[in-house]
Amino acid sequence: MSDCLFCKIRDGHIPARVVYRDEVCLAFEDINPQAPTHVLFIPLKHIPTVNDIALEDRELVGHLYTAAARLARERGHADNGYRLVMNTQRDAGQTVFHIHLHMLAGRPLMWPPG
Ligand code: DGP
Repeated sequence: MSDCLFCKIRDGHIPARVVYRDEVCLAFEDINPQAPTHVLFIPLKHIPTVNDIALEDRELVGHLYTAAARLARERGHADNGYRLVMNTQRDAGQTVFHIHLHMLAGRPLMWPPG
């Protein structure tokens, strides 16, 4: 079995509150939410970091964004706004090495982040 936490969630070996799934991506609630809405969008394909995104993955990455925008509309965040962020490597605070797009919404978000 893969050692990757998000591959285990993808495969149903670790439970998560899944909010969306299709043939390319999976979205689930973050276990430690930093905003009223904090959802993680992951590709089903295991890609460790943004550094590992290949040209052939361009559509897949765009897919994560369109899925996130749809959920933002469904949850009523489209007008007030939301943040989509993909932390990359240590200095950005990446802790799970399977790329994931954070969607944060439901409160005013500070900029720049810490
Ligand atoms: P990052 O720091 O960008 O690598 O974000 C990893 C996120 O993953 C972090 O916000 C917490 C979340 N997370 C870690 N372990 C689990 C888990 O077992 N389940 C869920 N749902 N989220 C997790």
